[in-house]
Amino acid sequence: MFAPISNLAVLALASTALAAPTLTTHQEYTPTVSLTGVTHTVVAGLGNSLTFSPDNVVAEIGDVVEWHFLPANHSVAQSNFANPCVPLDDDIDGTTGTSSSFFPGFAFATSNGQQADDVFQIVVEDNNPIWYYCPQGAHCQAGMSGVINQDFDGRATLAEYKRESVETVTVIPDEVNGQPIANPNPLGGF
Ligand SMILES: [Cu+2]
Repeated sequence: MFAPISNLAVLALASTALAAPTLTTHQEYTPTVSLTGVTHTVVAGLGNSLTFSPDNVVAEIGDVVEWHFLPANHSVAQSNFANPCVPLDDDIDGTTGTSSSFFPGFAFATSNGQQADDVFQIVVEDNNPIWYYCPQGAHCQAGMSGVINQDFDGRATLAEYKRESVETVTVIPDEVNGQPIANPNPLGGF
C-alpha cells in the first residue's frame, strides 16, 4: 500500500523533463544521529560529464553529503554494490511504504550551465558503504555512480561497480524518497 502523493512529489513530477515514471512518496527524511556540522559536496554533471565529483567520499557518522546538480536532469538513487544501476529498495513491492532507499526524484532539471536551485542531502548514519547512481537515461552505464565510505580493503570497489554497470539496464525507483531542498549556498562555485 503506497502512501498518498505529497506536494513534494508533485513538485518533482512538474520538473521532470525526460524520464517520467509514476511516482509516489511517503516520508520525510529524519536523521537518527547527531550532526557533525561537516558537509561533503558532490557535483553531478561537472563539465557536462556523466559523473559525480567526487564519486568516492569518505565521511564520518553525522556528516552530511550534499549533491548539487548541473545540466542535464540528473538525480541520485541509492543502490547496493551487488546490483548497480538498480534501486536499493527494501519495500520493493510497496507493502509497507517504508523504503529507506533514497531518491529525491527528477527535481533538478537545469540548463545554460547553471546548477539547479535545489540540492539533495543525506546524513551518514553508520559506517556501511552507501552506493548510488544517476537514474537518468543510461547515465549509470556510462559510469555516473558513486559511493560513500567504500571498504578500501575489500573487493567491492567503485571501479568494480562501474565495470559491472556497463552490462546493466538502469532502473528508475518507483517511489520518491527524499526531499530536495533549496541550495544553502547558491553563490558558491565549483
Ligand atoms: Cu545523470
